[in-house]
Amino acid sequence: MPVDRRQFLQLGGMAALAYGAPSAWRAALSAPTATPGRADYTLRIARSLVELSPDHIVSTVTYNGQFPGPLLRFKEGQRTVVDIYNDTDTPEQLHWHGQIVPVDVDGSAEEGTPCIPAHGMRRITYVPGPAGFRFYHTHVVAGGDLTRGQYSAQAGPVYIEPRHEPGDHDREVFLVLKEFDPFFSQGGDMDMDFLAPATREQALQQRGESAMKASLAHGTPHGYEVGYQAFAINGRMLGHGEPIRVKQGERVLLHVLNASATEIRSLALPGHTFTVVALDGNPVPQPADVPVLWIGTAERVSAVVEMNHPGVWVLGDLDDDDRGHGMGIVVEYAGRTGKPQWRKPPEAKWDYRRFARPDARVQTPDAIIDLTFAKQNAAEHGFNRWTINGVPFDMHSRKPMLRLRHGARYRLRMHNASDDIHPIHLHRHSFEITRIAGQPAGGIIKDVVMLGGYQTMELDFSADQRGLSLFHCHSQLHMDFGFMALFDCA
Ligand SMILES: [Cu+2]
Repeated sequence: MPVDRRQFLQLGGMAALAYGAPSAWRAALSAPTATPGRADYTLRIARSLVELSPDHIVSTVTYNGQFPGPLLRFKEGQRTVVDIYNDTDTPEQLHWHGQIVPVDVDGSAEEGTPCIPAHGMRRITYVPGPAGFRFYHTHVVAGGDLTRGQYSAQAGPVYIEPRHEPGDHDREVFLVLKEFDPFFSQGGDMDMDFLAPATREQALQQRGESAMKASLAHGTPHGYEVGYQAFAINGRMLGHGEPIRVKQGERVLLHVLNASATEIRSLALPGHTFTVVALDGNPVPQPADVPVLWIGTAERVSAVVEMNHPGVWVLGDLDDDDRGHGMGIVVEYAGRTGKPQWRKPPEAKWDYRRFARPDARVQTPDAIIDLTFAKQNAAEHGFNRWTINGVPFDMHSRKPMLRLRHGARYRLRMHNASDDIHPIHLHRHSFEITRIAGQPAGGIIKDVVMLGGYQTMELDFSADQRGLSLFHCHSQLHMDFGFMALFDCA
């Protein structure tokens, strides 16, 4: 009789022993996971095939055999039960990115969330929030293994419905951007200069450049970077998925998630502009029109596009090579046919301040904490090692870098002594951007933000969550090699 894994688990420990289950299975079976009642959602982590195009099929680890993982729609404040099964041979973590949840739910081993055992399961019961566009993804260390962590296809969108939906659009479309088939390269990363303000700090630049010069003078090559062979939106390479079908005059709300392990993405739609209404799922104080979206690793942008330029278009990445290898999706107006058209958009910088409160007034924090990020070129078996205030994260000691006072408001003054742009993320909190490269800002609430090369940025947040919270660069390649710290709030 064929028995599926779930039924098999329900047979209980004795039956499993009789079948000669491996020890990992026995551990899972004896764990107290069999809570009665149905889950609202079931997620299953397993290796499966993803068809990016008919002649490009990849084998990777997914949620429920698909990429992206299913869109989970939660209701703000409504208790939710999620069962997570792990059908792989290694323990997993599922992180509820952008939600404010307790440590045992959050999905970070560094904070102390229990893992989802190999061939086992965990039931999570919690109250989702805050409302808005969030996502879920794996949170394990990949190190040099490009099949693990966010190099796999473990990511899916979450939409937490607010009690009152602000609805100035006709419909919404979720887009998940992701690369596949990763490989290592050693050429040094490409310089990206799309951020405004562009001012670099001399002291940071001197420090970063002299460290790199000294390393290269010793004959050390550049540390490893990661490149990709295939690019996709919603798991399909450009031209291979269903187009976004629109009607003239329609207002389409795009919820765009960059689920990349390491990359910053851009998006443009020829002849159209994006009205950015929310960043990381939080409404911005000042919606503004832009011709191009720039989205750091793990960032989300919600933008309304008024469909007023009939045709068949490519909504795609500005990089010709990445778009040519799949990073795009076709937008097709009703009644229009033909080859999808791409046109380079007008030159535009990405400036978070465009969406900020005009007066840039911010609360005075109780304390200011300076954090300096630095790169040690190829210092760890050819990988760059990353430090925060001179210290790489120690997975084993899990010693908090900061002790926070509950209820106090903190300002993180982050100094980037490297030329890389870092998507900085704080778990279990939202923060407010209060200064970018010396310029004041206010009112933008986010959970990931791009910190420019050799720049300083200030983020304010309230320490209102007890326990450990992980602070890290969201690039898998950086976080795995030191770019993490724990904040403890008693
Ligand atoms: Cu980084």
